[in-house]
Amino acid sequence: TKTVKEVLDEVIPKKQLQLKQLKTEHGQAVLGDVKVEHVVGGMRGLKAMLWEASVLDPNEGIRFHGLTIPDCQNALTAAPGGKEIIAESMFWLLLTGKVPTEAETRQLSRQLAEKGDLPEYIEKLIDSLPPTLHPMTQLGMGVAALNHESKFQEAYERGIKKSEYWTYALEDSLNLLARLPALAARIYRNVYNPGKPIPKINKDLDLVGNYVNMLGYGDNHDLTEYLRLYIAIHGDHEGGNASAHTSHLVGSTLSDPYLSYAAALYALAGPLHGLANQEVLRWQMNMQKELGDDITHENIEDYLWKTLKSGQVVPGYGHGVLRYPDPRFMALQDFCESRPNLLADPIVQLVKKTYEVAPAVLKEHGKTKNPFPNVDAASGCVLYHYGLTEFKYYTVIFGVSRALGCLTQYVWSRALGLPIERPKSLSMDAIEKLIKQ
Ligand code: NMX
Ligand code: MLT
Repeated sequence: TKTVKEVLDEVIPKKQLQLKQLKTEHGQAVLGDVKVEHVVGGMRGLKAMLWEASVLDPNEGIRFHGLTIPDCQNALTAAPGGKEIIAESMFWLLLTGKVPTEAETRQLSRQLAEKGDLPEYIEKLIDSLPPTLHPMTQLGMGVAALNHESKFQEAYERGIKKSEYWTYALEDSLNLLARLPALAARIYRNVYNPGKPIPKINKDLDLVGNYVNMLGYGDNHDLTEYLRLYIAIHGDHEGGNASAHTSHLVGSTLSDPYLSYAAALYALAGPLHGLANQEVLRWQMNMQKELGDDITHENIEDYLWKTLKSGQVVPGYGHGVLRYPDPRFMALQDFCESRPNLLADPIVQLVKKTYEVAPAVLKEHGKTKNPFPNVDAASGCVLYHYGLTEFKYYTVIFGVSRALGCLTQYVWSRALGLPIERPKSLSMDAIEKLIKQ
């Protein structure tokens, strides 16, 4: 059984060669035009970043190294006694481009579990924060402060060769990934269950199994399975999304993996990005309160129009790239479809019924380029059903997950020797001058 580092030792030289050939043989090839609409429109659709682990197709959604979510559900190892993809097998796939064997997956689980305890200074830092501080702010602070342990930063200061960067980046990435569950669980405990003891990490359990245990829901097999799936499929969504792009930019300055991921978390904490999962539940609960037992398609339609006419976005709908229902939304809906107790839950029903109405309303409204649900439309209601009702915490779970993709690219960016990101900006006057030329 190989370690993830040994597999990377084999695949990195091939990718380095591929990049060299792209640069030397195709450096001047054109991938698209840069239009004024790109510069003033959030660079939507502009092909301007290298990102290895996944590519997003507007219609079929995400593929991780070519594999769709159902492909991953078939190919990747589940936890003993479970069926869903686990974070370790997804991380291995993202990082190496290869489907890990069961033995490789289990070995990575153990490696992470052994590194999972928080240093005491981090516990003290998190315990000192006011419980009213948003859990995402706390998570970013904890991740940034973990850079006290950064092997990458230590090695850089010592003076290492560029070709060695990736090995330290990998070490930091594994350490950070291992510690995220304990950090995220401590925040949950402090904010919602002060004083409650947190179970110790079980070395025989997978990363998410331990996370759910530390959150206090370890005896709930269905919730554990749901979170395994959730964390695996939120892991990466190509490079241009705001959190991945942020970590890529910050990492390109050779800021260490901890700081670059902390930056990503603060992009994830915006309501147009990861915080939408908190907003969806708030919005759906308000809808439920207002409609009471009278939940019909017509009433939902009226509620949607009320939201739109008040100038707000419908959270969980629309997307910067996708133009069809998000396959991650579909995978989470499928999880519910196979469980009658979940399907019977009023909030799960409300999310389902909203999906039956919202696309037509958003089409008629005529603004969004994508009237379909994104992953956030579905992710919170299942957590709510299982008793994880504190929706201000939901984006933290996304934050545990997105590390899989961001840290993968961090390692690859260093292995490929990618340069600092520094696009050219223009003022409006400068744009006009260029147009006239
Ligand atoms: N409800 C109402 N209006 C919308 C929605 C929506 N769900 N989505 C887009 N629009 C509007 C958008 O605000 C813009 O209006 P204006 O011209 O007045 O600025 C117009 O439609 C065109 O926007 P698009 O080009 O379709 O979308 P864009 O790529 O700019 O933004 C999102 C993508 C995801 C930010 C946007 O669809 C949105 O705000 N959705 C709701 C929030 C959400 O669910 N975010 C989660 C994304 C997934 N994630 O996990 O990160
Ligand atoms: C994501 O998972 O990052 C979101 O769907 C947003 C995006 O891809 O732009």
